[in-house]
Amino acid sequence: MSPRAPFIVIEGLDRSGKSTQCTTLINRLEAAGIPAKLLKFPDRTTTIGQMIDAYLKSQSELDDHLIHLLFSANRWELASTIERLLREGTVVVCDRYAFSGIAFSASKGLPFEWCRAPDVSLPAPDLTLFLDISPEAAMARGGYGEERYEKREMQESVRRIFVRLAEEMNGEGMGDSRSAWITVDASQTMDDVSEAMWAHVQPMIGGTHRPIGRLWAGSFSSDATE
Ligand code: Z5A
Ligand code: MG
Repeated sequence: MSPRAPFIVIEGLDRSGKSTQCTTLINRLEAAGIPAKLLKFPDRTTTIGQMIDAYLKSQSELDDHLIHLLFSANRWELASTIERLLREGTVVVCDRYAFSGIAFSASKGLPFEWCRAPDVSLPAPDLTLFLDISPEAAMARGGYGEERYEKREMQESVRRIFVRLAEEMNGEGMGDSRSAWITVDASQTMDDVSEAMWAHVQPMIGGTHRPIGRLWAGSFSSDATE
C-alpha cells in the first residue's frame, strides 16, 4: 500500500505570518514535485464561512457559543476532503485549525473543555507548526486592528491558551491523537521562519503509513450504556 501524505497545520497569533508562510510552504512543496493543497480556516467561501466573515467584520452579532460552533462546523465541512487528499498523496497545509477555535473562544470566557468538544474526532495533524510572536511585535505589522479579536488583551490570553495546548499535544496520554507541536520564532525574517519550518516538514514529505489520527480521540466514551 502506498503511504498517505502528511497533514500539516500552521497556527499562531494574529499577524504572526501564518498566511505568508503557508504560501511559501506550498510553493516549496510544489517545487520539490510534491502535490500539496492549502486550506484556510475560517473558510469564508461556504455558507457557514460567510456567517463567520460577517461576524468577524462586526456586521452581525452572534452568541459566543453559536459562533464557536460555526467555526467548528466550518472545519467539519472539509474533514472528509482533508482525509481524501491525504489518502491520494496530497500534502494538506492548513492555515489555522481547531487550536485557534479553542484559543479564541476560551479567551472570551467559554469553558476550555466545552470549546474542545465539537472538534473531537476531526482529522489530527501529523505536525503543528506554531508561529510564536509577542502581541507587541505582531501589532507593529500591517493590517492589525481591523477585525473583532485584534485587541492586545485578547491576543495575550490566546497566546497563553496556545501554550497550554502545545504542552498537551506533546504530552503523554494523547494516544492516537498525539501529534508533534513545534514552536517557531516568528519574529525572525520571513526567510528564516520558512527555513525553520522546512527543517520540520522536509523529513515528512515521503509520506507515512500511520493511519490518520483523530483529534483528542478517547475524550468521550463511545458506549452510551457505560
Ligand atoms: N478564529 C476563531 O475565533 N476561531 C476559529 O476556529 C478560527 C479562527 C479558525 C480570523 O482569522 C479570525 O478568526 C482570527 C481568529 C479567529 N482572529 N482574529 N482577529 P484569519 O486567519 O482569517 O486572520 P487573518 O486575517 O488571516 O490574519 P492573521 O491570520 O492574523 O495574519 P497571519 O496570516 O498570521 O499573517 P500574514 O497575513 O501572513 O502577515 C501579516 C503581515 O505581517 C503582512 O503584512 C506580512 O507581510 C507581514 N509579515 C509576515 N511575516 C513577517 C516577518 N517574518 N517579518 C516581518 N513582517 C512579516
Ligand atoms: Mg492569515
